[in-house]
Amino acid sequence: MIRLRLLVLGAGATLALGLAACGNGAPASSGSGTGGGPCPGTASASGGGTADVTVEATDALKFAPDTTTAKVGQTIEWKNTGSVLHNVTFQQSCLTDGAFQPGGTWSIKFATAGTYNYQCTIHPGMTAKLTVTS
Ligand SMILES: [Cu+2]
Repeated sequence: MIRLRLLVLGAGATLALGLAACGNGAPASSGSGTGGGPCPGTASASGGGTADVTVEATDALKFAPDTTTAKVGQTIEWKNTGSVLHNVTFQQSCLTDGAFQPGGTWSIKFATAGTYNYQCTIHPGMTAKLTVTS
């Protein structure tokens, strides 16, 4: 419960940051395509490797934490720890997991540094930010 309260506080701060960061643009990569990848600047990380960074999607309809930092090449894993369906949809690219069930996970690696805002399109206001550094 203490953790929940902290998350709510964090959400306010992230909202302000998110607005300020809006318009920073999409990943600048183009042409380095590995062909068949889901999006420029990203690579899927299937195969059950160890996650370097984990973000939970919860029944509070929040991503926890809602601000995450990872390095290029690290595996970021989203885990649905609640009992309802969520998805992870990035606003600045074509990247989305579609939907993941309670108990499900979805992982991705980023090849390009940047700030990536994302949301769960099922739950308005369920937004978060991922910062990838080189
Ligand atoms: Cu959701």
